[in-house]
Amino acid sequence: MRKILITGSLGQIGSELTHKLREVYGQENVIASARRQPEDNPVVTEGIFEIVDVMDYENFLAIAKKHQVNTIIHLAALLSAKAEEEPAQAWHLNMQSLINALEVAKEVKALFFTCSSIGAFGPSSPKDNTPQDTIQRPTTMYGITKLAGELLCDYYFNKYGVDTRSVRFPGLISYQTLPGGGTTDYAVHIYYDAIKQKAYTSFINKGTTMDMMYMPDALNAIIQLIEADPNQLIHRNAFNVSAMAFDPEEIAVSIKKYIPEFKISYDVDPIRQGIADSWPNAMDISAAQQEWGFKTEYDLDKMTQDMLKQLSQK
Ligand code: AKB
Repeated sequence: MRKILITGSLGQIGSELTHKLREVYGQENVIASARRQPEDNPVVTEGIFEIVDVMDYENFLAIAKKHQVNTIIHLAALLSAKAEEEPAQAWHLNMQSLINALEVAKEVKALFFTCSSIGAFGPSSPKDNTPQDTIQRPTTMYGITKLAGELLCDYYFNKYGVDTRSVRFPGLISYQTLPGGGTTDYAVHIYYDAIKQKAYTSFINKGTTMDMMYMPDALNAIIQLIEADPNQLIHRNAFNVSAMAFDPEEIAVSIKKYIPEFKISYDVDPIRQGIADSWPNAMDISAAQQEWGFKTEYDLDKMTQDMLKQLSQK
């Protein structure tokens, strides 16, 4: 049976993944962790929770040993826009926490999963149908940490036999916990503003197409990959995954099907626009499909319908 330690469990992915893993593997087998312990958060109240400082290797290792974990899901990281504001801090946090997590996985012999991103590609990567294996010269600090992270995970697999696995997530859309400091965050905010004021001002310009995915599909992908037969994996760090690719106009059209008066306008943020322009339009996901059966359920309209329903209830 898996015994899973999750870092960054209060974040956008972590808060929903913790819930899902507790359902799948049982409450007693999932140890959620973060740097702080908010008393009213279901991640803390509905199962095992530990304060873990991912920058402190000894503390991290002690918690992994205490619970005898055999799987580590490392999510703690600064996202792209925030990383551009504080590049040195982003390098420090993203890389030091990752190497600590890999060292802990090596020590306790755990399977290891972490997230890479579409940000690991750069302006010289092919923009359309971006291959699994291609030029990767990211020009953002976030992308540099993600690419270095992919290489580091491969290194721990090849040198120490740590069973490292990872995906290049696109923008993730969800209604439970807001993302913070990302470039694709507009595709979450747009739904909140559609419900609240039937209008949204986008910081990403029309015509900027990026890969996206709805959170339930992202959670399933993580579980599918950690359960995949290692003998089937030709790649490991990290698989291209995506469910759809759209620009702000296309998501607005989808919202208008359910809220006809919805209006989109633009006030482009040059920093986040520059980041988005350096990323793929749409990735080739065939390696994930072939090697571990990656599949998704939500397209743009199905996601829009669910987001609007869930947010209205909220
Ligand atoms: C971001 O926008 O920084 C993230 C990502 C695509 O990795 N959502």
